[in-house]
Amino acid sequence: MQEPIAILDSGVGGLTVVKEVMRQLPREKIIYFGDTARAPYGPRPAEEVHRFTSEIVHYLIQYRPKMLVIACNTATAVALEDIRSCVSIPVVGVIHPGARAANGRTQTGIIGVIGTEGTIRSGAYEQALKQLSSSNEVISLACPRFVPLVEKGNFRSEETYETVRESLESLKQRQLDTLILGCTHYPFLADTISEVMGKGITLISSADETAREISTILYDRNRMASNNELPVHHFFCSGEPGMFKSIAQQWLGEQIDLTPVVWQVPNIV
Ligand code: I24
Ligand code: DGL
Repeated sequence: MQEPIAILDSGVGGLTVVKEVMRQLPREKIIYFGDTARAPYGPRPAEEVHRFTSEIVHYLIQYRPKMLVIACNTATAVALEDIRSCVSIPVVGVIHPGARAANGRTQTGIIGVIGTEGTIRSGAYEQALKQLSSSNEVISLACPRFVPLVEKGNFRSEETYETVRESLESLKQRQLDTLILGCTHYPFLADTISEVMGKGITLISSADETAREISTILYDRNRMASNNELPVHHFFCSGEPGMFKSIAQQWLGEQIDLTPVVWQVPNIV
């Protein structure tokens, strides 16, 4: 049996990483956990996001993955280091790959980061970017109205444009040349964000960069899948399975094998 790559997220957002891994590494078997019952993580306290992430890691570890990918920016921001110290396989988050790409692209060293409240409050992007180059200037901004917009499927309406324009107003005054989309959902607003910020601003999306990082680690450790048949992926979600399945199948363009997970058995009176 092939050892899978385990990928987790608060909900469906991490499917952006799944799609990119499927494209770049079609032989790799993926197991994915979306914590849809408790999404969104963005507005939650760090302690709670940390606890939820640990629970999911413990769940996925029983499938003996060769690597763990925290495909949620908010979870990466608060739990990556701790999870790394708890497991013996490589753990990849979505923050460092995005930060590295931004650091490589910026000319001025002034980098903007937008994300959920939890991600921005943690300062994780700022820390990663300063570590890569101490002269980087980082301008961070939480955009709590973006995830609800995307979850409504509202990618390109007038309301979306107005919300993006209002939210990014303070960033527009600054001299940044690179903007990190530090949330799984924001790439869906990339056209609008680009229009509001101006065409000269380079947008960095973490999902693609993370998939490249996964490839590099597997290659360096000589752990790439070598089987000839295509793998069968496995999906788990904690919430109502119908909606998850329909979004995942639409997004990935194939049928998925989905197991609903019940965290706690509710009290039945
Ligand atoms: N897209 C849709 N519906 C959503 C969404 C999305 N959330 C993120 N993205 N949510 O429709 C509906 C409610 N959620 C609540 C939490 O549990 C799951 C259901 C558009 C689907 C088009 C395929 C954007 C999105 C996406 C695909 C992959 C990842 C992702 F469209 F974040
Ligand atoms: N997946 C989350 C992130 O990348 C966004 C959705 C949420 O708030 O749970 O930060």
